[in-house]
Amino acid sequence: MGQRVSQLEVRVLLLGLDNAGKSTLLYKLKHDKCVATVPTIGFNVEMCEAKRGRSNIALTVWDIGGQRSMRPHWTSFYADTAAVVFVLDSSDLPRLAEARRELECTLRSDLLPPGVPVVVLANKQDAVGALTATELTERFNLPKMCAGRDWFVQPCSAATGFGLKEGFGRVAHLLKRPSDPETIRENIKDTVHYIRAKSTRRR
Ligand code: G3D
Repeated sequence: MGQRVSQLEVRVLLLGLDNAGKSTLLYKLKHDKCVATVPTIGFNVEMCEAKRGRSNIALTVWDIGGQRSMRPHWTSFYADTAAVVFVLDSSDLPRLAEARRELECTLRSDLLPPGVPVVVLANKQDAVGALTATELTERFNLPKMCAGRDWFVQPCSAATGFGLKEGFGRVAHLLKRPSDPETIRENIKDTVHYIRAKSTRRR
């Protein structure tokens, strides 16, 4: 049996409008299969592993339903969230403004821990007329909307699996460093080293 090096567990929220492809991508990522989905009533939770450096990070991904009736409940899941993954149907141009409003509303919420990183998954890149990650970044004015936090836009297709691992790899990469046990251990080592060096100099 393989030995675990270090394991950090964090909660990731998977948000987006209904029909963006959240359930499909979660299932594809986890089981590498496409399944017929039904609208998410309540939420789906899946555990995925991602690597950051030598650490394994266990991402508990909460897929909260995106229907209008479910959106007021998103806030109940904000506390203790380490990252937000916001899924867009890049080919659904008529609903982009609605998606933008919802993302903005989430990022402005006082209930979301400050500085939480965001990965926008520009899903359905295989669909005709899908906007590119660059076009979506401009339309959403993401540099302004995400000011004060780390963010990234990952093109992907839940239908083919393209870009999904990269998207969640990016989530692991953007997680705030101090909560990583390996980083904490390194920081402690540095501090001990610094204190020792100082006390030797004083003698
Ligand atoms: P949701 O969980 O965000 O509400 P779903 O969305 O995962 O239920 O997906 C909604 C529809 O979009 C599904 O089609 C699904 O197959 C499709 N879909 C999801 N991801 C992609 C993708 O990357 N490309 C394409 N072309 N379609 C995708 P149906 O027809 O079952 O409603």
